[in-house]
Amino acid sequence: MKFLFRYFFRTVRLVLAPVMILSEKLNKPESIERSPEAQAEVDAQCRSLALYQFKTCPFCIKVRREMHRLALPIELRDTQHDQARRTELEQGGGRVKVPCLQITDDSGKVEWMYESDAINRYLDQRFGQAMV
Ligand SMILES: N[C@@H](CCC(=O)N[C@@H](CS)C(=O)NCC(=O)O)C(=O)O
Repeated sequence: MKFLFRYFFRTVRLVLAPVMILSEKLNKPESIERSPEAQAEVDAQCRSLALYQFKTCPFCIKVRREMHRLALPIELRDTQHDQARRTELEQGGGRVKVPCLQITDDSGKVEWMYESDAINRYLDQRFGQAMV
């Protein structure tokens, strides 16, 4: 029975994956525009962030949309196809759950932020209006 469920959900995911990827491409929100100086500052700050995620996870799509809206070039790390990234997430954050935002502060201290709503709130507070 467990075996059947696993294959059922795997098939559903395979069928839905292209639809989700296409829908993400077609429904991208407009990106905010900043002055070149402000964007350069944002780009620099984004170098200390990384998003652990995978392509067809709906919660990851939600965060990637927000990143696009806020014009944030945050590195994406694929936990579905890259075993090293998956292990990093498990050992660093404590769970293999995505999306997870890795935040490294100036002293090198690393924070692992789970939950798409919390990540979007954090990105919006840090890079929203104040940094336009
Ligand atoms: N409430 C979470 C849900 C995230 C979630 O369920 N992610 C799935 C992939 S789509 C996952 O990583 N599941 C593995 C797990 O929960 O251990 C959010 O909004 O980020």
